[in-house]
Amino acid sequence: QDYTALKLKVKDWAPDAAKIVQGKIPDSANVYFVPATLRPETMYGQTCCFVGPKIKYGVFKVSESDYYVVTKRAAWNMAFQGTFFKSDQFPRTADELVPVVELTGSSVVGTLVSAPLSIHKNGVRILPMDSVLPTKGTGVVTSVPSDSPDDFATITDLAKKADYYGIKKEWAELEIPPIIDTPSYGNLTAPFLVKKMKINSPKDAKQLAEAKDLAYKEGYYKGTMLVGDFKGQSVETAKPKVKEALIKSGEAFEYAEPNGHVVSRSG
Ligand code: ZZB
Repeated sequence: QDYTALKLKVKDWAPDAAKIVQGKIPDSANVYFVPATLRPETMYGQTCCFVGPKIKYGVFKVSESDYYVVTKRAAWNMAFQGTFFKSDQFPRTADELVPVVELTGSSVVGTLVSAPLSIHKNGVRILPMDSVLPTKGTGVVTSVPSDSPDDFATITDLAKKADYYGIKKEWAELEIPPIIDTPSYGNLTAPFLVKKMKINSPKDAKQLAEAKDLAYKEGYYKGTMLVGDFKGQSVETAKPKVKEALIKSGEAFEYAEPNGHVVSRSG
């Protein structure tokens, strides 16, 4: 799989995470959560970013000033793709790849990050999602509830049970902007499908997989951009252009998943 790895810069750590990283990362450093996405053209609609609450993440130093928060597995893959490390720091074995600090997903929930291209210019929150797979992508997933049924089902649940999840309700209730128009599902594809298919919980895995499939096909082959520099163009045309622009501006890089490690979220 050829992913776009997006750089979401930490603006304000959650209190638990702040204590853990204290003294381990210079105050002047840029720290980024790095979700892997197959839908770079949807980045305008980001409203939060998900981590698995039980997943272990590392903060990896990639240059004098920059650090990435990803799973160790992803960092090891990145080490072979030219996006990581100066040659003198190149790890020869996975054991040599040591994060400056380790963080569990639950400790970073509530962290405020800036999401490139998102309409939410003040930033979005890191929130928990139980279905994030540690074995896929970077273990960090940016959330686009307008076009991803999984994301819409999850934020709906997070807002409903904010206390249970230990989050502020408003973190899960950021405005969901229409970003892609489709002939069959309108301009909010994921909410439309989730309602139509009566999906009530992020645990309805089978139905969500079906909804994801429909959303992908309709969005990719029939979608038209409603926002951004490529407004009015088809998704098929806009996708590579948005990706290229993000890479050019230094806000993203390419990340390939080696064959054999790809685990579909739908099982
Ligand atoms: C933003 C986005 C916007 C995504 C959208 C999808 C959609 P696939 O096809 O199964 O490979 N993802 C990435 N890593 C993980 C992970 N570790 N665990 C769970 N989910 C993960 O799915 C690729 C998509 O799965 C990625 O693209 C990411 O969510 C998520 F509007 O990024 B996507 C209809 C889907 N729409």
